This record gives sequence, C-alpha cells and structure tokens, in this order.
Amino acid sequence: MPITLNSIAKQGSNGSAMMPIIQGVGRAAIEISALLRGAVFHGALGAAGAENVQGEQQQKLDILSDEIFLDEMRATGFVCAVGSEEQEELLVIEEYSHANYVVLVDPLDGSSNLDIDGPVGTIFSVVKRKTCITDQPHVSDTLQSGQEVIAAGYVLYGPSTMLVCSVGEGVHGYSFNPASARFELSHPDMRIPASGGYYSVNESNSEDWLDQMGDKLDGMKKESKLGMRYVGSMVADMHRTLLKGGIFLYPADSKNTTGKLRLLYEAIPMGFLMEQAGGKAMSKDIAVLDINPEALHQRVPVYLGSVAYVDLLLK
Ligand code: AHM
Ligand code: MG
Repeated sequence: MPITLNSIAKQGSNGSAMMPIIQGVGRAAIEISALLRGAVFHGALGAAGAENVQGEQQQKLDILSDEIFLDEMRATGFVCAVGSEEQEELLVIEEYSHANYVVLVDPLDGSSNLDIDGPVGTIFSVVKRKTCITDQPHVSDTLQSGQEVIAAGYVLYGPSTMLVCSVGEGVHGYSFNPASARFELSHPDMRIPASGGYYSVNESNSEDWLDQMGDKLDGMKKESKLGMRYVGSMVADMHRTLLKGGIFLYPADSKNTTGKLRLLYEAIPMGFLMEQAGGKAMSKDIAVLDINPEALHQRVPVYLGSVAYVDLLLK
C-alpha cells in the first residue's frame, strides 16, 4: 500500500490538525498542475494586464492559481483567512471566520518561468490565529515569526508534481502518481547533504548587492569549489539545494534594499523546511525564523542551505 498524505495525521502533535489543510494544498496542486499543462491551449499564458500589490505584472496563471488555492483552503473548513502574494489585503473566509488557522501562500512562485515551460511552484505555511475565534481574523494573525509556524511546504510543478512538507517532524516529499491520482510518499525524511551540491543565485545582480555580498560570495566560491545552478524559481532552486546540498541566496541590492523575496510566504516556509531538513536559513545576521514580521508583504534577504556553506558565506 502506498503511503499517502493521510500519513501526515500520525506525524507529531500537529499532524492530525494539519492533515486536512495539507490535503487541501494537495487538491489545489492537482488542479494548478492541470491548469499549467493546459494553459497553452486555453489562452491562459501571458500577462493579465494588472499589477499586484508589489507592483509586479500579474500573469493570468497567477490569478487563476490564487483562486484555486483559496477555494481549496475554504473547502477544508479549518482555515479562517489566507494571506497571498496576489492579494493586497488578508482574505477572510467568511463562512469559516471562526476557524483556527491562517494560511500564507505564494500560489504560483517563479512565474517568469511560465513562458519558457520552466518549473514553477506553490509555497505555503500555516499558523494558528492570535485573535479570538469569535473576532474577525485580522492581518495581525499573519504577523507571526517562523517560530510559530505549525506546518509549511511547497509544491514543485516540474516533470512530476511533488508536495514537500513538514509539520515539525522532519521533511517528507510526496510525488503525484497519475496512475492512482494521489500524492504518494516518495522522499521520506529528506535531509540536506552537509557538503557538495551547488551555489544558486542571480549573479547578474552582484554589482548592486549590499553588505559586501559580492566579495563574500567570491570568497565562498574559492573555498568551497561548489558548482553553480540557477533556475530563477525559488521552489526549483530550493528543491535542488535540499536534495543535493549547497546554498541558495537572494541578497539585498541597491534596487531591492531589503531583499526581493517575501518573508511570510517565501522566506519563512522555506526556512522552516530547511531547518527541519538539518540545514540553515539566515537573513543576513538573523535566522529567518527569528524575524518578527511587520507587514504582510515584507521582503527580506535570504540565505538557505547546508550549514557549512551558509556559515562560510556569512562569516
Ligand atoms: P515571484 O513570486 O513573483 O515569482 O518572484 C519570486 C521569484 C523566486 O521564485 C525566485 O527565486 C526569484 O523571484 C527570481 O528572481 P530574479 O528573476 O530576480 O532572479
Ligand atoms: Mg514568489
């Protein structure tokens, strides 16, 4: 018998509460992956003509993926609100506004890869609300540090669709099996290799990096002799880093002075997974999981990977 997402219920003290939400992520992933495969036939590729709250061009697929994800979170009955990269404000699920959990999501990460049929992903995390269940959920419910995260994960839409997640009991990867139409455990207890692998960064920005990161990276490259890979889709770059080892970074630069990647739905979920897999997740001089968020769409510098390479880079 294959092990399915139901197995999450047995993982640690949060597993049973998180299972229905992660199953909802799984259903959303199946729908989003079908949407991506059919996009070219349905005129769903390309820009939607609108900008999101961050001033970035929204793709049609960003908007459709966001709708699918929200709908599946509503269907769980356990989620009172969703904070999404594609929505300026917190989205309250009115029918379940008394529910206990808040989900943060980047529904379609790496969307610049869509036009070239490259890998993209979904990133999510779950926290328990801070407001009383009789009150309306509030954006303050999302502003919790990574230490409060109960579950986090990503879906990679590559040659296969994989859901990699953690409820605080290690990191486990489930691959979608088209024959059974279910996610089945394919990568139990994922641990990042302590050495080897690749460094992964958009090095074309190096002239503009802050914090002497250009010199620091040069030093790390010399000492570590790591090879280089960069997809430009955080989920794909993180997934390779987790499986092969190395380091993924997106430093602050003169254009993005606080970094490009979003704290709540990119840095924290990936930081949580990286630490659960035995790696390290820093934002310059503070652990990603120790940052106290101030805003839903806050951006931070990100350094994730094997402990030795993160330390070597930031020393
Ligand atoms: P997005 O959420 O709008 O797709 O942006 C986030 C993406 C990450 O997936 C990736 O790590 C990064 O932006 C790539 O940025 P760049 O094209 O500047 O290298
Ligand atoms: Mg993103």
